[in-house]
Amino acid sequence: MKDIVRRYSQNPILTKRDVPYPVETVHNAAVVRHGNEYIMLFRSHLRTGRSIIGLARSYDGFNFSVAPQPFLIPDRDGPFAEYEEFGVEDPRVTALDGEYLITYSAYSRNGVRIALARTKDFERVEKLSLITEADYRNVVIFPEKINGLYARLDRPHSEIAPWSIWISYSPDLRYWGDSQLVMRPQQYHWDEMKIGPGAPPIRTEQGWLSIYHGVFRTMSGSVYRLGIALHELLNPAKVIGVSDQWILQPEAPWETTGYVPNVVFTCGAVPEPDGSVKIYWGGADSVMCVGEANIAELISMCLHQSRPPK
Ligand code: BMA
Repeated sequence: MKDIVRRYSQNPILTKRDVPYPVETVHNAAVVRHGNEYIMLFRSHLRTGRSIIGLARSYDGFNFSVAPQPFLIPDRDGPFAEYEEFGVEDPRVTALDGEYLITYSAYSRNGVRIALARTKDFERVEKLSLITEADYRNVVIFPEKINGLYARLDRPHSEIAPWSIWISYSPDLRYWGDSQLVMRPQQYHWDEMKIGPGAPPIRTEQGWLSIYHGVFRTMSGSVYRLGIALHELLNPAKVIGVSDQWILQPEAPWETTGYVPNVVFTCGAVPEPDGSVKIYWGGADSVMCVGEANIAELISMCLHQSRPPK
């Protein structure tokens, strides 16, 4: 069968050997267009096991060079310090109203929360607010306000229900509410254990295209794959269709083997004017990879090969 996501022939595109400061991994990166560049914000483990976020730049979306210093590290004092003590992870970036909104996981002895930062130029970055309590991960902000409100997909943890994708809205990016569950894992399916938002949603004429991750538990650990869903433009709480099939699973050696084996995990995708989309993913929590897909084909999978979202 033909691949839905065509892997770049020179994957992995970024590894720890490309980073000029000491790190053990390069993975789970956000990527966004900024002027004529692609900016990548990537997560790296330090030897402590805690993570920081670095920055890399590219003119073609494939060849990246890493900035000499990390971009975002845990604060040592101020309101964020108490919640970032164990590291900052898995950034997502959304361009909105002339600035870039960055969400990331803030780990501490209090659990995992999501923090929001912003930048205009990827030179200076301002941490704005912690926008969830514990325990949440995978918050992606839509690139437009919807009915006058900011909107996000997120993934709370639960001991009662399988970990699912929710939506929340905000008038000011600080206070979030009107939360609803939009999609849950499907039993005896490739994403049956848990799902979470991956890349920030992409606007298409047919709806918001969301690339998410789904996890399947096996006798030798969990397998992380990528799937797709299409949400209504004016009411993204409504899922028009979820593809019954995944679009990417761990197959390359650096996806099946590494720090955490059998993981492809996305935090960013860049739609291109020719109708393609570059999807970026961390391989085995160790390296960064990229591949290309056709947006119309992804939408068609959501519409014509769908399973119920809940
Ligand atoms: C998830 C997150 C991701 C990671 C994945 C696989 O729960 O921690 O950052 O890539 O597990 O280890």
